[in-house]
Amino acid sequence: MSTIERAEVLVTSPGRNYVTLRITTSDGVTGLGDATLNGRELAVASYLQDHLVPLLVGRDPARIEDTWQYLYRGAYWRRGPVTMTAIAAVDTALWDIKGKVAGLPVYQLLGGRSREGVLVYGHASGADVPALLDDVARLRDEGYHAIRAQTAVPGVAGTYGVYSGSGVYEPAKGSLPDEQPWSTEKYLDFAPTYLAAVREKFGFDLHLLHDVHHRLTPIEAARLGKELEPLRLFWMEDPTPAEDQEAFRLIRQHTTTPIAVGENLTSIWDVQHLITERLVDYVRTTVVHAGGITHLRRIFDLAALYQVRSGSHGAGDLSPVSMAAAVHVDLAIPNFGIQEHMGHAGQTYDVFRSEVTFSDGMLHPSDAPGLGVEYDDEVAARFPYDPKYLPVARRLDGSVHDW
Ligand code: GCO
Ligand code: MG
Repeated sequence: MSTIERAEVLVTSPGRNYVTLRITTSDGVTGLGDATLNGRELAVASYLQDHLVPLLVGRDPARIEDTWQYLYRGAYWRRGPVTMTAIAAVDTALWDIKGKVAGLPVYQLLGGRSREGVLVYGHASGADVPALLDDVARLRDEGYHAIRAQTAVPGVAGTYGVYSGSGVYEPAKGSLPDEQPWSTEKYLDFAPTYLAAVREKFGFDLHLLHDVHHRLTPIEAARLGKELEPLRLFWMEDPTPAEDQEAFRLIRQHTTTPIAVGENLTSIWDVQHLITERLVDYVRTTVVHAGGITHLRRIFDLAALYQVRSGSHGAGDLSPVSMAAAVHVDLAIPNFGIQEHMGHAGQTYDVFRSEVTFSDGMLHPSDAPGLGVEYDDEVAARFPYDPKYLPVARRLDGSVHDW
């Protein structure tokens, strides 16, 4: 029987920090799993190195479900982003191995293709409305059919989601957290006007999305959702802090704007009521933070029963291993909605050679066995870990707010 011979925790920073688990079997087959948790990378690296790697060596790599149950139920201390990201890395690497052993891409192991490609949304942003409109035009010309729009709110420096300079959006900066101001009043006054400007210029033949990034109370979110109804958004993302499932009941009573949540939720228990009470339309949990392919599939299967669709997180702080895994899942599940696609800095793809391709607004996995991503140790070694924090938000009176 083939066994797990080695599990290595690899940390590299080709433009930003990534933690990766590489499992090698006694037959010499390797599998990769993303273990990146933005701003808390080394906590997951330690969880893996100190607590999971000793449990993996000698196990049968084919027993993916049993390993998942062993690491989850066997830990006693369950859930939470660090634990679930570490379990995700093991699970994803084992699916990669299973695909390579079978000679099949992972989506074939998940039941095969349900669609031709994976609809993605890109990120448009701007320091002001004209800059935003230019950016939307750029993405549309690149072939995107779905675009997320964010603009700097006048009087609120460092608004979430606004790219500074060219390249990939990167909120994690500095060796101490950047502190950014926040004004709900200014945001609520401004957001509907700039989203309306996008509709005015580009019409309705484009999916338009917007990320509120957890900033509102339920009644404020209800007001925004109501105001945005004529703009027919694809979704309003994370209107309130995601851990409060009850809050969505109030938002739901007031608006038909579709709601998406889940990028920072890590288990089926965190989305249970959101799904079974149909409080949201899209669940945005990801492979890397919600327990891997095995657990994400379980969440999406529950969601399918309630006509809730997937909309997985795909920011730059999820490595190309995560993105490839996401595309395999997205291609196979019946209730796929959309996939976020932020892209990565050029050097990231020098470390993670990914065969995922983009065409006509969709992502496509390769037909290579497994996930179709290779890790280059030599290039990775050129980019040592670089500690960075996500920002902290403060209201204009100085009190801490949700970032
Ligand atoms: C998104 C997200 C990201 C997160 C980031 C945190 O919708 O893509 O909100 O921008 O802020 O992934 O690490
Ligand atoms: Mg988001």
